[in-house]
Amino acid sequence: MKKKIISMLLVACMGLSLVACGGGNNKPASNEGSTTEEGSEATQPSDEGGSDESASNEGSDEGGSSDGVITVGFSQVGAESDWRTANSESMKSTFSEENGYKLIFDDAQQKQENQLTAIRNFINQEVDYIVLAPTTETGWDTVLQEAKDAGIPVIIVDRMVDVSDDTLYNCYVGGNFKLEGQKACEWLKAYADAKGIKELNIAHIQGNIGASAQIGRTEGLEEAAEKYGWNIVAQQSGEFTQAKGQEVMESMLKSNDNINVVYCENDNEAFGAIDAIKAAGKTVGPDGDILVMSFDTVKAGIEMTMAGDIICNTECNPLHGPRVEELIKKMEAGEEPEKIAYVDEGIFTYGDEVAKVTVDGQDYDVTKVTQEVIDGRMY
Ligand code: GYE
Repeated sequence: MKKKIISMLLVACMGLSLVACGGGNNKPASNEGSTTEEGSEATQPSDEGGSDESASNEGSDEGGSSDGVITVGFSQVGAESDWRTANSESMKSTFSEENGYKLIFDDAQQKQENQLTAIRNFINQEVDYIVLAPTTETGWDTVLQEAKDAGIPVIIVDRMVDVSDDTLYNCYVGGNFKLEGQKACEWLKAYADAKGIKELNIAHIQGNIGASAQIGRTEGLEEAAEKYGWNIVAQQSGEFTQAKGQEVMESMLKSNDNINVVYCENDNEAFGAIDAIKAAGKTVGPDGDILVMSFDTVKAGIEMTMAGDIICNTECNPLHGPRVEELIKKMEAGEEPEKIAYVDEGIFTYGDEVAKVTVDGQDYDVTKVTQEVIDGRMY
């Protein structure tokens, strides 16, 4: 609420060239450290909600930020994977009433149109910040322009948006998906060389088409396949879910009998693919018929990596709540956060044949999964 007024004032000031008005859309620093203040009623986060859910969550937001409570509207992709569950949990526990926030959580059930409705609801509710984890990269220009016109800062989290004007969002924090794909493929190249595997026939189970996590991981594989002469024998979306991963793997196995690698774009797809491989009477693992690769390293995923069912698992860290909070705190203090911040992520493997990989001249350590690694995993 306050932000809107301030940014409207700012626009007016800029128009009149009033020098005295410099300083950006600062809010009073007194909002900082408001974590113990009592806020307006916390919204009960709801997982069921379509976009209408957030409308019914509309609070009075009495006094806006002056009561120390920061209202955050978070448009979440859905609940398709373990990664997503951990991500939602991180956001909810960070933007809690005790921490001085009112969170309006909207689960878009994997539909961009639900996200567009949610964002418009957030604008109507005059939230202090809009946080968006976008289903797909494109299609955001209009709604983000509406948010900008309303003077509400927008933080993009997890996946990226592809917009014509990058002032339509304030900042982004999330994974570098192309780099994840490149790291995974450099590992595969080194592992295949170390093991003397001459021919790679890869089944490629993609994420939701058009999501940054799919685009980057797919680019990483396609470029490596081209460079190293690998065969991608089948390619289809598993929609980041276990059920679809299983279904897609089943059909890929029926039409290809030479698959020796499966490149799954997340852990849940890998869980489904492994079930399908075993049901087809084939084996996974270092000495099996098929090597399963994955991304995310959620707890169950990393456990399967220690067992060798997943041979290489490239990390994608979902604990974005505190990262988004840091960005909000910066903006609250009148600072401009870094436009794009990528999270550092590791590579976790069954064995220790490959100690490090190099991408664009940069070395990345590879970690062999041990019980200690599993015990330290927070998601
Ligand atoms: O890898 C997958 C989830 O966008 C990074 O989305 C995220 C991806 C993650 O469904 O498990």
